[in-house]
Amino acid sequence: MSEQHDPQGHGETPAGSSAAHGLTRRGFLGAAAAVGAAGATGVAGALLTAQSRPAGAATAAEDPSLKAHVAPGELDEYYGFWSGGHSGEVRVLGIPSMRELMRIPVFNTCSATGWGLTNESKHVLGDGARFHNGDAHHPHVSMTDGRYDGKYLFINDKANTRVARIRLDIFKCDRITSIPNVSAIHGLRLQKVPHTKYVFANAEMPIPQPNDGRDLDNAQNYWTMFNAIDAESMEVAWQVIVDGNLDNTDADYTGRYAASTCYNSERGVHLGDMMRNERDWVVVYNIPAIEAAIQAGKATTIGDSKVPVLDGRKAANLGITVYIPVPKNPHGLNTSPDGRYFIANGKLSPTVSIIDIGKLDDLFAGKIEPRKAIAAEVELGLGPLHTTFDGRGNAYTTLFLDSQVCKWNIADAIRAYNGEKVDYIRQKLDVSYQPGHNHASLTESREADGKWLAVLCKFSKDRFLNTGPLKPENDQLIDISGEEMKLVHDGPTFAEPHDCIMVRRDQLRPVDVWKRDDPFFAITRERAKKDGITLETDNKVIRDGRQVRVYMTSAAPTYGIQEFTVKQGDEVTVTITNLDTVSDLTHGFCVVNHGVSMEIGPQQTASISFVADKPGVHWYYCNWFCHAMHMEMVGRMLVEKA
Ligand code: CUK
Ligand code: CUA
Ligand code: CA
Repeated sequence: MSEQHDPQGHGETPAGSSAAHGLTRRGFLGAAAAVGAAGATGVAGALLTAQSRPAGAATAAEDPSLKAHVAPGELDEYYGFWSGGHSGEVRVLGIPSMRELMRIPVFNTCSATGWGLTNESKHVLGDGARFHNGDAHHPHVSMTDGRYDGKYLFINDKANTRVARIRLDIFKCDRITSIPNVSAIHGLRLQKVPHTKYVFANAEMPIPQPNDGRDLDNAQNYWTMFNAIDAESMEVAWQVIVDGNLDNTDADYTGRYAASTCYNSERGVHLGDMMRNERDWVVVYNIPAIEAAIQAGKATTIGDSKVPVLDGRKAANLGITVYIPVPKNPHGLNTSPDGRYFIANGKLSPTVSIIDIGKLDDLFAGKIEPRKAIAAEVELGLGPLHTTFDGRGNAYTTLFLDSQVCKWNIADAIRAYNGEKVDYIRQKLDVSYQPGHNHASLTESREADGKWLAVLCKFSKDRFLNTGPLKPENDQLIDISGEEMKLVHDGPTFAEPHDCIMVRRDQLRPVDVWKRDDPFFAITRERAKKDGITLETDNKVIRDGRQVRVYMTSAAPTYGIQEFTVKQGDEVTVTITNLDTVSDLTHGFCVVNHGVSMEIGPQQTASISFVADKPGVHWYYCNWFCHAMHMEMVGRMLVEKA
């Protein structure tokens, strides 16, 4: 019944250009099965899987969802990092259980951990601390030689044009960089080889440069840029101005190329303008050529920014970019784990374009025309958005409009494109509903292992209990270890994981307890040093004019200071060092009626500043359950009338 109400493309499809126009999802499925394009057996099997559950006891063969069962006390095989979309955070899931293990606040404010409230997190947020929102799309784990090295996770903020880094030893965001000269960082991927030196980030929205009030309504003077951020220093290393706009991106396995999709080659400002061209393009960047051009002094700077900017527009002819025409408003861009292909997903075209990375040298040398780098361009279904891989030569592409995942074979697709009579489509599986990203285990690395596929569906509609007008999204887990894709789990999620990444649990080495010299609270250690404080032992109140700095320890179930007195209007900074060394023994600090809350993990130092603007007695308490006497872990701030 809900299919009748399926929006036809949610504003992404030009009226009348889609073959599915006016067809319901099931109507299209029927048509596809009739012409044999989808492999009728696969579709029928998929429908059965999705619609019927054997009653009573079942074996894994009968009920594939049992394969995803992780018994109480057992550990998952993979960490999954889910972007949190416009909630601004990152979520950590166990795979295959899909149990949510943790949330990592990044661009948002967190009431529990104090992210956005504590001095340490405000230091990380920097200029961006004035924003209380973010739009996190693309989480990616750093790599060495094309394998996840477990050091960092990077994520973009489309809303406020930032790139953040999360340290995977402590699962905390430790750096956020605002990207100058551009608007709305969207696509983000990492250099894979020889290691993640650069974080590549697409800026999506073209703007005047500098964006200082000039050319407000002259869209032909709007431009955007491809950005490289140094993964260690988190400084912007360089920017490349491009034609059109930029959507998604990925890098190759030689370390020499990265590529981005562009859906707005028209540089239109309205929907209709952006769909005028039958083909937009994939921009390919030659990283060594970019570095050489900067060395050769060909870069400029814009406005106050010191970042070297190169002109990668076609007309500039610097030899640092090439533009490969592909149909039409392409979206996802994915590198196959064998390193051979960039795959651009057609979105408004039912095709994917397979770009032969082996031809890029010739392309940059001017020996071949751009379209000659296309190894194949094959039809999969309606609204292809993102592709992922199993490491066995198969690709899995989400079909947004068809609400399906299409499994297809890359080698067979190329043979079919070259005229052989082969069916490259292996299976189409119904998903519920309208999938955006999908992501197979280890797929962005050389070690793609073809076990699990997460499909991030934008709509759940009737799959869960009704939660009113705002429904959860639906992240579906699919077993891809066999010939046939099998749906094993439906996972409701809150707004809006765009993308996820799965890494083997042995690829991460998180610590259990903070190290006392952790750089995460270095600024606080520095301040304590200036105040002559030894954080691990001292419980002292330092007065410095209107500033009062309270240093205390915590050990379950007491604070080192159980009362302190300040004057109304004092700026108070409370710094707490948690002396507990036991794993999982986190304390909190919350001052009632002051908007003050933070986490202090075992062996962590955390601090928070606020104005004591109300005379009277104000209790503070521990808000992370730590001990049988947790309720009694309290103290008083006595505020004298000014
Ligand atoms: S984008 Cu959201 S479905 Cu931001 Cu990766 Cu394609
Ligand atoms: Cu300390 Cu609860
Ligand atoms: Ca377009």
